[in-house]
Amino acid sequence: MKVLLISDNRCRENLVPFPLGIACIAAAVEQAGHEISCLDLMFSQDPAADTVARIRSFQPDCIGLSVRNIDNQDKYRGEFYVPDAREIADAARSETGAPIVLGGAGFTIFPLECLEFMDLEMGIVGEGERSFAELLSRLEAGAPLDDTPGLALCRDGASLINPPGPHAWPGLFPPPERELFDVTRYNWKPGCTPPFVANLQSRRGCHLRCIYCSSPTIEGRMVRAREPGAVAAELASLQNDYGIGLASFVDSLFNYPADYTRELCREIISRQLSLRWIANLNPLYCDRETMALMREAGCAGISIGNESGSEDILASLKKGFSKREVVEAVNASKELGFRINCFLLLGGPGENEETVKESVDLMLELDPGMVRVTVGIRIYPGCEMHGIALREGVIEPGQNLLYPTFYISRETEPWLYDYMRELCDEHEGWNL
Ligand code: B12
Repeated sequence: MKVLLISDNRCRENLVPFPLGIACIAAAVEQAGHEISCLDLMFSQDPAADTVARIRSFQPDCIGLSVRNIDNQDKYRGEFYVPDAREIADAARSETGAPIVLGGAGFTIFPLECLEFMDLEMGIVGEGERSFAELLSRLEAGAPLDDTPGLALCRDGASLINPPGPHAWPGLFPPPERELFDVTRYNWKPGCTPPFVANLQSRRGCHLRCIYCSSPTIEGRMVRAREPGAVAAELASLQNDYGIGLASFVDSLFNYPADYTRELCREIISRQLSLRWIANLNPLYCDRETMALMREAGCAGISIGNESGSEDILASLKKGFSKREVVEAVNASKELGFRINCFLLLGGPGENEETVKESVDLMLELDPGMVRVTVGIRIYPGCEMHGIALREGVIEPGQNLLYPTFYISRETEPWLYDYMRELCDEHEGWNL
């Protein structure tokens, strides 16, 4: 089959990621013997026209459309991206009758809602390498689709979501296919904005139980790691084949399991790369030996997922670590010379004036350099936060959460955003 793969993401917030998800799909679809064409709409001046032009030149039998972001998770400066994706789907179906299959992180959280919003019939939830290849072979053979693993289907008023197939070890998948994308456009140089950043993934899955997070829904709870040599080779290829100077690991937890991370760092060190990289760390697993190896392997910056500085809120968010572990993680990182990003996700269950003060005071005391502040927590279906919001009457049963909906404690809602706005304006490196 001829398969056109489109990355719809045009969000310019935060670090702007290379479309790694669709590049993984491209590699798997190619490996399954299909002919592919890839379209990254990030830099498109006219996405709909570029989509139509590509369909006319490539004549696909099937289109895969990647929906990474639904919204920007911001209660006060909200951006909703699904209409943009629908615009692409509309442009595509105006030009071809080829089936359009959705996929992606954002889609996986809201499959039926996205299909309904975009008036499409099918998509693949979760990791798509195997399930999309399976769907393509069934489409090619004209075989029944309904029990395809990971299939989300909305047809003739009926809908279904099949569980994704059993999570595979990422090492079973081919490395992302980057040749069909312009990776060099994601070669971020400090000071350039917005920062377009190349990326890679060494492991998938998250076993933690943070009450608001959708990562386990998307990647599963079992942490599965790739062969360290393969990951180090991919990092080397970013430097040698694409001239990338800085890359971002997208792993939710780069420092778990620690023995794997150490082995990966030794593999990277053995390649003596000049490329620098950044990663996400969890305070629970910040041991100095691993962090020193990360430094030696070229890690320049880390994001520490602390989210709060209040013992009560760390407990209510079920972060699984204490204030002491946050302090130790930041101090170790400072001593080792990392650029540090900390976070305050404020307004959750139990948040009040005292807990906000505790969080702000801890960040001011630790002075990590950068503090990214979010006021109000995005509610995702299937997360514990969803149940809490229902019980507290923040949302109605059956409410469509595709439309960005947030939880903020009653005690903080009247003042918290303005208070943090002012505080961030007064402190360099604090962003709201
Ligand atoms: C790492 C990450 C970041 C990093 C990115 C760093 C970088 N340079 O890449 C940072 C911190 C910068 C970031 C920023 C943001 N992020 Co983010 N990010 C993630 C995270 C943890 C991993 C994404 C990733 O790269 N995964 C690895 C790739 C390989 O997986 P994948 O993209 O899911 O692709 C697989 C499947 O989805 C599927 N698939 C993908 N496309 C397709 C297409 C088809 C046709 C098929 C069949 C299958 C398929 O197969 C792929 C391979 O298995 C996810 C959460 C998660 N666990 O997924 C959130 C996530 C995607 N981010 C999210 C958001 C909102 C954002 C921000 C808007 C937040 C903000 N306001 O700053 C920004 C936007 C950035 C931008 N400009 O686009 C949300 C999206 C949901 C929503 N509400 O919209 C997520 C889901 C987190 C969440 N809390 O819910 N992010």
